[in-house]
Amino acid sequence: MVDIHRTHYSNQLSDNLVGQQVRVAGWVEDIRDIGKLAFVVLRDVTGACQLVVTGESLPVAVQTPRQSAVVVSGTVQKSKARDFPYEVKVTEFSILAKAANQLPIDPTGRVESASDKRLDARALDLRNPRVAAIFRLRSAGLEVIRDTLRKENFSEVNTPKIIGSASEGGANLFGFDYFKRKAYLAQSPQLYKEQLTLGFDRVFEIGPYFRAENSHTVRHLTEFISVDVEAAFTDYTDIIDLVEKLVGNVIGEFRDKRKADVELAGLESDLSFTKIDRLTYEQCLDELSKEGEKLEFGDDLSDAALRRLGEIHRGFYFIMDWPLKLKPFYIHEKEDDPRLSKSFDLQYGYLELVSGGRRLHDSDRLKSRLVKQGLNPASFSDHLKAFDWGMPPHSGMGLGFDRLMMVLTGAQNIRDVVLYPRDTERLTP
Ligand code: AMO
Repeated sequence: MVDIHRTHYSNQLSDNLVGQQVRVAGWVEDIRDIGKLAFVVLRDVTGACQLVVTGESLPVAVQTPRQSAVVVSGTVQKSKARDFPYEVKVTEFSILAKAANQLPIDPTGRVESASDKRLDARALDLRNPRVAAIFRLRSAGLEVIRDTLRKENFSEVNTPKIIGSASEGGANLFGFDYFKRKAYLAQSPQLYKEQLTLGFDRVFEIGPYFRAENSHTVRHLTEFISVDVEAAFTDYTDIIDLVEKLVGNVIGEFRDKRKADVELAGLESDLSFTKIDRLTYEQCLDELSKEGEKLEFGDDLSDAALRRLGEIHRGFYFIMDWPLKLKPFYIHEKEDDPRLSKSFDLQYGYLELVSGGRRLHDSDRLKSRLVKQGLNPASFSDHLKAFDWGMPPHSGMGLGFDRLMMVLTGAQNIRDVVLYPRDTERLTP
């Protein structure tokens, strides 16, 4: 029986191992058959190494379809090859799983494949080192966010994704039959995370949310990952500080500790980080007006307006103090100017990455806002009752993690940083 365990990954071959037996495992990327011997490039998750195959193993090795899974024993020696400092002189070559001769894409990336074809074969696409680097960065980004929030005394929670009524209001809910009733997929954990500040003070959730948006853009998916945060006894500026810290820490990690993956990803990402500008909505109107883009107080900032602002403010910037009427029912007004709200968005150029704010914590005011926004307080009764249990003043935010990854890897399309994207057309794989 073949031993399927490796002793070393390809990036662990070193001077110390020269002359020693090792077992390496991975996928055959390339075979160069030069008669009495063959050079095989074996790729594993850490990189690639060269195998030198002669003798009994030679006929098996040269017949192996590329991308087959193999495990190989042999002796480590120094290599004269340009790309490999060491190689393994093979004594035993075992094919564990043969790949098909015709693969849907070339995972080495030498032959470019169309984006749709790559998404159709995503698991195979991940053998492309450039693609793997993007998803390793994604995993590292999540780790940094979790670490940062834990250090700030946030507890990670999980709230339901199957819900009985809309959490945010609005029409972009996916509904489905649920044992003779109607249920919906959660658009956001908004109401749950607010309620949880009652007992847990500071909570965060990283999870998938669903929006039935018929958008065909490079920044919208129907299922996306959000980092949601909610904290008792905080105001919205505390959350703005927290967002700045989260983004700064992820950038710091990428720049200082993940350089190899950033370079491998080969994308033009912006990892320069300074303090993030904090503009108000009204300042934005002034700036836009100087650029000839006339907007009235209360107008939403259109895509075109945001693109214009993005040209003035390259990189990250906050837009604070939006008109109250543009924000959801749970957002608190500014005490000194009730036309305005204690709200903010984090932008990167035209792209909105985060929105958040201070919430109403008084049940009567919340009910009257629901009515003002055309929503029925009775459909929020389960939520509203928690406001009679000593609801603390609280603030929070939702960060579109896929969009943050787009910015930090320099990807032009959200689908490049999501393993199995879901949009209006794509439901598989
Ligand atoms: P909002 O609806 O602005 O706020 O969503 C928060 C962030 O989630 C990201 N996002 C999306 N990403 C990809 N595809 C989509 N279709 C999509 N929709 C949203 C964006 C956005 O900034 N409850 C509030 C947050 C809060 O106040 O705590 C909310 O859901 O980056």
